[in-house]
Amino acid sequence: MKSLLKISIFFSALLVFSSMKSVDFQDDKEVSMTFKVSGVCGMCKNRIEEALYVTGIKSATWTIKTQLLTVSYKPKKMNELKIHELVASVGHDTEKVKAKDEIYKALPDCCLYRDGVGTHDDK
Ligand SMILES: [Cu+2]
Repeated sequence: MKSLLKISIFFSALLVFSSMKSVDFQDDKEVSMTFKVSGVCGMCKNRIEEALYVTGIKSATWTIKTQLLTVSYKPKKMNELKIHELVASVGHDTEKVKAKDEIYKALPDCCLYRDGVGTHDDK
């Protein structure tokens, strides 16, 4: 019985140690995620990507056709909700955070995605 206890303590210690190690590892690692962001044109693309030019974000690419934004970031310095908030703060709705009306209304006419202008590539 005693040896069984010793073995189980050994294994639980091992488990704790290995999970701690993997958390450290994940913290340093960059993660990537993709989510939908509303927008219309190349100006929107620049606006969205520039909003994410901050510490903790390695890269951000938004595609007009798919409306998808792919972001690589360091979880130690950045988190998912913050990224959604940054995008919304320049006037673009995301899956999780809606842009404030006054910010949306200040966008150039060609970028007013809520009014059914549809997407267009202005290149
Ligand atoms: Cu636009």
